[in-house]
Amino acid sequence: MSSAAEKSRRNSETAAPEDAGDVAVAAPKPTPRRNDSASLAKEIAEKLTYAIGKDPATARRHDWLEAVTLAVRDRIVDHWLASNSRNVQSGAKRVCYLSMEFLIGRLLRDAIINLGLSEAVRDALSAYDVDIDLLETLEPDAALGNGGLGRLAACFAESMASVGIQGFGYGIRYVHGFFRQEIVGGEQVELPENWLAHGNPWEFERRERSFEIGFGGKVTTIEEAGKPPRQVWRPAERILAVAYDTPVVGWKGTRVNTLRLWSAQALDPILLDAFNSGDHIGALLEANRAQSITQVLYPADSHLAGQELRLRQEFFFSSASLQDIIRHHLKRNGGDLSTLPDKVSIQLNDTHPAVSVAEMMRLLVDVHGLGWDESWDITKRVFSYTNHTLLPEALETWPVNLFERLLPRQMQIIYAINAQIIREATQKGLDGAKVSAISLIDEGSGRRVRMGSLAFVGSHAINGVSALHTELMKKTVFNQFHELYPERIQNKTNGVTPRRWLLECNPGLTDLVTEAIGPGFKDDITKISGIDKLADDAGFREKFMAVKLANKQRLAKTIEERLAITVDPTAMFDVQVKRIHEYKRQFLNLVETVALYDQIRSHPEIAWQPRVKIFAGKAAPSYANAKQIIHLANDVARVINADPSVQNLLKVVFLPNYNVSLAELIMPAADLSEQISTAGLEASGTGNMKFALNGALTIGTLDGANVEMLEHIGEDNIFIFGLTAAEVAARRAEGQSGREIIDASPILKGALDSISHGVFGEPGRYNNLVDNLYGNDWWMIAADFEAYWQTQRRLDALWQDSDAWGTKAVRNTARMAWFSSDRSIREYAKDIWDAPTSV
Ligand code: 26W
Repeated sequence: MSSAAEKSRRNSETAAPEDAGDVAVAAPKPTPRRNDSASLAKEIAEKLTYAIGKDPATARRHDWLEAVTLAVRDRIVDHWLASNSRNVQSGAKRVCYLSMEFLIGRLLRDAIINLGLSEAVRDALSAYDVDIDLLETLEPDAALGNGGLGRLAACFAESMASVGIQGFGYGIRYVHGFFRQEIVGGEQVELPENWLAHGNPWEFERRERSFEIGFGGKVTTIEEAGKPPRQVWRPAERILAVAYDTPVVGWKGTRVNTLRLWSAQALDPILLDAFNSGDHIGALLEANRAQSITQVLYPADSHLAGQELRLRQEFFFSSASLQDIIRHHLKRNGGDLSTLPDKVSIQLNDTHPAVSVAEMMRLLVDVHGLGWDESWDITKRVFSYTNHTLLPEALETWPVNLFERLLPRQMQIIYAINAQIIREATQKGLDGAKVSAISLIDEGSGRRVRMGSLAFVGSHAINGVSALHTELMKKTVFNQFHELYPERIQNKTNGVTPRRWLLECNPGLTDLVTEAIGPGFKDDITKISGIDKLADDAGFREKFMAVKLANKQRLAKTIEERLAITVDPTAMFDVQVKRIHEYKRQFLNLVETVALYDQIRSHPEIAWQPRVKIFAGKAAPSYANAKQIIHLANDVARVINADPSVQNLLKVVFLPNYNVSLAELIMPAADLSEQISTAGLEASGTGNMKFALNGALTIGTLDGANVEMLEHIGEDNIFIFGLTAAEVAARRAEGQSGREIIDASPILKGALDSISHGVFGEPGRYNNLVDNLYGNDWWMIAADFEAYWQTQRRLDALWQDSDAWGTKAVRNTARMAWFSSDRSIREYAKDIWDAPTSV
């Protein structure tokens, strides 16, 4: 064919093949990318040249990172498109995970490992003398979450892709994720985080996937002859939600799912009338106001601040996601919404997307014209809700008047649902006090909408995240609802993805386990139990502890570089890393540290074991006591690290800016994992699982998933202490103070005295923290101190026997497979979503 004819065919979409000339030319198709190192090397250079416009000779490290990312991304796209067309063909149920947070961290290493490209990429880059390990550390962390709940969403997204579920993550594309923490003069300083500053190669903007989101305005009733009256919401303000898609690569790339994050845009980027009449700033105001919705992540995970902007965020991403889900369903299912529950499950990650229940009803009834009863049935069958906290101050409630002003139609719907629920309850014989307990409106402290109750009544399944937490949910927050609907609450114990939290973060251990039992555990983590019998094998144990030592050396190097503190990698690394909160009791750990410091100095005859106490974590900017705890940790570290009398026995480190990447460095390097929350308050914990999987022993309370870890790991291999949840509740009810306990314990009293008398900073600086112990000891720090202290001393004794320690460490890794998020996700799929795996 002549090149002119070819050109004409390419340019003419409608031309029939015979018009193009005598030979038909098939439309060119891209060739799927190859995974050998030579192909990769060539493509990386091509990306560098043609996508980035750089010469390999002059390219900077960031350019190489981008080139590698783009080359790897091409391979992901191949799998992604294949997964998407399989989705269309199979028509299998889609699971939509609505979460205000996805704490995904870096993606390059995750993609490379899951696609099995580690060797090929390393070899490809060696041709250019570029080190992939170094490049990977240049990628910014996507910190679109606060802590446990956000990281769980990220682990679940990866597991859904790995076990073969058609999963969709829906969330918010925050321009500024979780703040960057610096420590200045021992105190936390929050700095803005700017992860998108250099662009984001992982995301694909989908301008065509955009939906209008309304706020405010009025609801009008439309009456038409012969038809029931209809409600129409006319919002005063309308903005656009634009989709940004990020591929989620499952193990071996067999399935690539989508994480769809919404960004807020103005319908009109600039008001030209205002601009032309000279109001240049006013012309942009609307755009700024719209965009502000997705500017920042709220940095609090324990107190509801209750700002209007947060409610706007919640509604914005809920409504956009539901509109997208409905659009897709109508397109693929012949316009029939009655089959929605057969084709879609929507999981609400805590109450943050709970307004979805009301918005779904609005869309079904007002927009798509379904009847109320049918809509309510569809809604309940589609939704399910996970609760992640019982802390009363963290439970979301919104003032009725704010709700009404911002979302007038949704408020009407909530009233209607409430009336229906209360009717049902009274029919079942519930009386006054019990009825007000299940009301969606809290009449107590100003009228407020209870989002947990809304999520509960709009869902067919409600789950807690550990066995203990689920039982407490039934007894406390949802007690009345549980009586009314006894089959709705179930447990789904959390898990963590073994890809990121073992294969990626701990290559040394991964290689050792592969050498010992073969690579099968990578496909099926339960096979890691194969190393259990090797716990008694001295040769294996030695190798296991050598891997641990290497990981500790790596962390020691980071500590030296970032803080100029020298730590001995052969000392016990005793680690507590997580959000800073009073209930997590970093303060208990610090009091023990100070007590230990005193005891080491006054009892040189005792065989103290060298320890490095490592802390990291962020405090909510408005949480004064949590910030005090950070200050104290840094004060204690400064004093102890400068004291020559304890140099070889005790060091204290506070690593700033804890995030997913730092966790990946810390988890494999820990000997001891601190999971010491006041019993009954930690819903599950997931850091506890990451540590144990990497061979750390746990010192912990009978709280959250620790209880189940004890069952799986065995009581000889975990160190449990302290009051139980029931004992905590009883002590709190009695209102006992800590004074008597403190007065009876010279070790505890001595430590508290040094803290309040100014050994670690100005006298009085920590009065607030210390006084609480003498008062009602709300967090049971005085009450649990003695048991904690004694358990730590048992650990000192064990540390001296390195064989015994090593045996327990191996058993921890061998017995943690059940805590894989693959197991959690399979349970959700079977018991809640009724969704097939392996599609
Ligand atoms: C309204 C402010 C706010 C924001 C976030 C309140 C509460 C939250 C989250 C529910 C807090 C959170 O991350 N909870 C943690 O969830 C993890 C995953 O289930 C659990 O492992 C942790 O125990 C729980 O604290």
